[in-house]
Amino acid sequence: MKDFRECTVYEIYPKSFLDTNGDGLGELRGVTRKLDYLKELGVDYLWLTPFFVSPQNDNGYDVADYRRIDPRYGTMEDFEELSREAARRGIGLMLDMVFNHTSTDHEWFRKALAGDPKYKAYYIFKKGKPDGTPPTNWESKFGGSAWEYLPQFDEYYLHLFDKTQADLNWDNPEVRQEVADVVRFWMDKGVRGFRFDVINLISKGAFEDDDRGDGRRFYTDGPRIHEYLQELNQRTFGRDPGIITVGEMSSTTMENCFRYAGADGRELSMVFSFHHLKVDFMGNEKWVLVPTDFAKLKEILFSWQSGMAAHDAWNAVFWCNHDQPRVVSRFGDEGTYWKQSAKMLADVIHCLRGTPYIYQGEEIGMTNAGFTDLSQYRDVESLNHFQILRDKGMSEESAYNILKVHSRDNSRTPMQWTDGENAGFTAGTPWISVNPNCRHINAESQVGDPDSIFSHYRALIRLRKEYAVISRGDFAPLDQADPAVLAYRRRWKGDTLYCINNFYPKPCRWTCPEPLDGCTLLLANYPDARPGQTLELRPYESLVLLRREES
Ligand code: TEU
Repeated sequence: MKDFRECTVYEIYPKSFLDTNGDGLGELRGVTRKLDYLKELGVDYLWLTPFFVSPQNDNGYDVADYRRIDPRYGTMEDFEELSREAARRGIGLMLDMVFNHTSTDHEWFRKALAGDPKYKAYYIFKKGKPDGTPPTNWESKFGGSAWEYLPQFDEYYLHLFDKTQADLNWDNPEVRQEVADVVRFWMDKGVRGFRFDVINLISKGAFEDDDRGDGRRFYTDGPRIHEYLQELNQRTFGRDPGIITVGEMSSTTMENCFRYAGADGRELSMVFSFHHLKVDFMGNEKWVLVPTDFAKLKEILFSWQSGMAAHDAWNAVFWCNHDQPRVVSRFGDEGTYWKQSAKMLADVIHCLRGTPYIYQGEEIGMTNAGFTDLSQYRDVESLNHFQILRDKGMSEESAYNILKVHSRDNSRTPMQWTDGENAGFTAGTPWISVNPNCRHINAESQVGDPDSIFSHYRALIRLRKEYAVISRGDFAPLDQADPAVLAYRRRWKGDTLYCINNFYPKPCRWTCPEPLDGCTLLLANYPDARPGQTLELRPYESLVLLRREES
């Protein structure tokens, strides 16, 4: 059985990974075809974003049937083949379960719409206010009201996301049983892990107007959330200690995460939190352009590291996923220091305490989409918010510039396999444009090159398995006030590891507050790096140092 502290998870967005049948959409067979590449990288689990039957209004996060595979992604035989072939290479599959909501195309919702009381009770229907407005002023995460009116009932249903993603009523025990049955179904198919989409939003509290925000404080980490997670755990994955689970925790608090991801294993193995990725937002507002607040980034990363460690709880650590812009474009450099900055950012994450997640293409330094026309965008969130910004009177150019930075489509362009036609992703017309920089950023040119970003990620994945100080060590920030350097120390038994990173393109001098005598270089992003008490750090320079005590 694998120890998840030593493991690395690789996220695949199947639609954009590899298309083997020329329809322009990637599918499960494409993943199977690339298993040797993933084995070479060394990852332990593949998190596959949803490939279940779905109208694809939110690229599969709008599930219409939890037990069937959308024909666009393949068949159950394709899934079984992928599972078998992955297992043969020591790789486990982790499925993405979306249980906060279903598609309005789901049979349950259709029956609810037909007036069946059993299924109406699966969702959250409410009367509007006497003045004819929705039940509360809550906003959908994708823009507009979180309530959709149905004239046939003179009622509204709740949708925290798109209006075709209706929120399930977890207070209904029948819903919780259905969900557990779905999890068991996939466990029986040999799945080794689960990622639970926005799982901390499932327990709704009071349905009241929010005079301070968009409503999230009424349903985030809601009143019965721990009870529901413990119940699901006991009914399903908790019975198989080999299964790893990660909960996507939207706007959560650390205190709740101590429980979600506690070492007692009563709820989940680990959590994704996102506070460190809101450092280029204005509060919770993403659709603005503000510079990255580096001090805040460190403060958040470090406090989550220390806080979770102090409570024996486990983080998932990451920069990238299918909802985030590409990290090299966001916090690094797409130009001169592309390679150095991509490697530095990798070191920052992969030496932390937690299980690292790599998002497809991150390991070769893929950049933001670089779209040049609005028509290239596909994401419902981006398109809705573009319209909202325009409706507020923002010029098309300004709204477009915000999309360029923050759109989720930045991470959804096809995986760049080769420098050839469509980056080797498809022989057809890709569903979303390929980034033309595939000419120089592609997997083919990096695998086997010892100096590539790919090889650097490969080394990091190995180091985590080799050194318990990385997988188990404690955590302490170093010189947190420095305006350019992000540095920390890990310790385990006689080993001490230092991870020192210049986060900026400007060279800087940095003196380690702790003696570095006896340290040797474990990894660096410049070939001629040399450890020393005072370091002259070059642009985006990163050093990982290790001291071992003779035993
Ligand atoms: O994401 C939840 C989520 O909160 C983000 O999409 C968020 O709304 C966005 O980044 C804010 O700008 C999960 C999935 O990862 C995402 O792809 C789905 O769209 C969403 O849930 C709904 O299922």
